[in-house]
Amino acid sequence: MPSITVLCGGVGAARFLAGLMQVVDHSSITAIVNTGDDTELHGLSISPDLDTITYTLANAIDPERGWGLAGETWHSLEALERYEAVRPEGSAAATRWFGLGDRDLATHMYRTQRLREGASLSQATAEITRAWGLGLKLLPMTDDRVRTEVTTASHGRLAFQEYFVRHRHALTVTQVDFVGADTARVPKAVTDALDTADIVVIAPSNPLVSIGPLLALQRLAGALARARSRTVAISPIVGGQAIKGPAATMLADAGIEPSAAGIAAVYAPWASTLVVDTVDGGLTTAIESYGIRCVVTDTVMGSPARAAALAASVCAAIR
Ligand code: FO1
Repeated sequence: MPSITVLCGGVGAARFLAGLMQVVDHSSITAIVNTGDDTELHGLSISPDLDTITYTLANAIDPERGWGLAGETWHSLEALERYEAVRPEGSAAATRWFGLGDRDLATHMYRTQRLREGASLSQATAEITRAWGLGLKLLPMTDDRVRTEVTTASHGRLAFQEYFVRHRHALTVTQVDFVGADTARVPKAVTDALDTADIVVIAPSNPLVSIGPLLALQRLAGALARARSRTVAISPIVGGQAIKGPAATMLADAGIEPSAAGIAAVYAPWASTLVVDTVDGGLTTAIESYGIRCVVTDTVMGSPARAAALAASVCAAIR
């Protein structure tokens, strides 16, 4: 059974991992996950991408939203409304624009308490995935604090979740920064997972704000560069559109063509193969002109069976 390491953001990565878990042994999978989206609200440490992956693989995710738990209730958030009227100007108390469901809160409470007790984010994550009965290794990209911040044309510099959730990613982004990435350490388990994997996969996540934070970590980027011949990326852009989220607009705002060919330009230094959707089959020559091999298959994971088929194709692309 080949060992597979997957570089991950949120929803697209979670769906790919769910497919992969159907075709390979769970213990052979390591997911290295973006923590640049992490945030602190109500005194709680929230790691959206880690939780989206955990809930998806545990079959507990809300399938329509793609984040949070299915069958969730919102009593705590609703009860905060009372305090809005008394909140002083500038206070973040009683923030309600970020949807924390009652049962989801338990995960953030557990993580927060374990971090306060001195556990690393890696340790807390291993405990949370064990509690959800998962057999793969889920590794935060770093145990140190890295936060994605975006500069917008209209609202200046914003923390990632302010841009993504509060402003519904409807603002023009002129710059993306990964604050703390210069000094953040990369756990040895992360570089080992890249150095020893038979296959490395860059999941179909937003290349700028989901995979970008991983590439901003020097030791992680170094290990990925060493693994280039074993690395396959999956294009998150299909027919010029992102399946979910602002990737296409963000690429265009960054001066990168929002197409599978634009993705080839971004990933050519890191991956030897790019998997693109059949609707983009006509871009093969343009893609291969960047020095990256192109594999064409169905990449839209509309069902568990299609996610499994994509995972099988991705593994076959390197073997
Ligand atoms: N996404 C939203 O669009 N609105 C929300 O209110 C929201 C809350 C939320 C709470 C916990 C969590 O783990 C994820 C949550 N997300 C929400 C998703 C998250 O903001 C993004 O999907 C990722 O950060 C982008 O990968």
